Amino acid sequence: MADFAAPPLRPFSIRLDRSSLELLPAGPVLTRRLSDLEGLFADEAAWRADVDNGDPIVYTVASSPVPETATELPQSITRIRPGDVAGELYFTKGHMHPVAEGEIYLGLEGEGGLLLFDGTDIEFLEITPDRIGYIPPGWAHRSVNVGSNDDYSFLAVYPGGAGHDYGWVLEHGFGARVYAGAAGAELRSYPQPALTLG
Ligand code: PAN
Ligand code: ZN
Repeated sequence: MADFAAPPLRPFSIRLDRSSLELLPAGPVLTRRLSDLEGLFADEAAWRADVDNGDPIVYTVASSPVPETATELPQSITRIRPGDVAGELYFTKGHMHPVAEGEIYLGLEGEGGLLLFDGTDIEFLEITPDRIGYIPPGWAHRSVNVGSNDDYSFLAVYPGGAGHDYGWVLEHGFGARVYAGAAGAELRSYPQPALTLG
């Protein structure tokens, strides 16, 4: 498998292949199956049943060779499959950057949602192709595939020294969950009732 390059890096260009949605040259690819998302879906029994019934891939993260080290600016493409666990739409684990720094996401294909939580306030941004979502420092972020049939893919660009804290999400949650509803995706903030999106 391709690996990250070792600093110091020389200037180089990276091609975004529009048909395969790959970054070339490629770096490492991370695959997250449903079993990797333990403790994150609301319906734990339904999550367990789906894990036992094939443990599907939920998303992949394909990086360029730019490494996650301080002062570098890595990029990756996340591709989330369509699907749900008892109506709760497939999502990424979500994390907080322990070194409070910003990040941008650029929508590439499909329909996505960017759920943001700073421990008090919740924001939900719709991310479609060519739309950039800005994640300010101090906001935990999780991506959701809100399309019913297609993959949702986006490019992320983030400071290499920011780190990824997944424990923060296990401790604080996201303040809301995203479900497939009759009229599209529904954001259900807990403990308040549902809000219909779009
Ligand atoms: C993204 C995420 C990617 C996968 O590149 O890391 O979408 O999500 P999780 O890391 O939450 O599993 C990013 O926000 N990087 O900082
Ligand atoms: Zn991030």
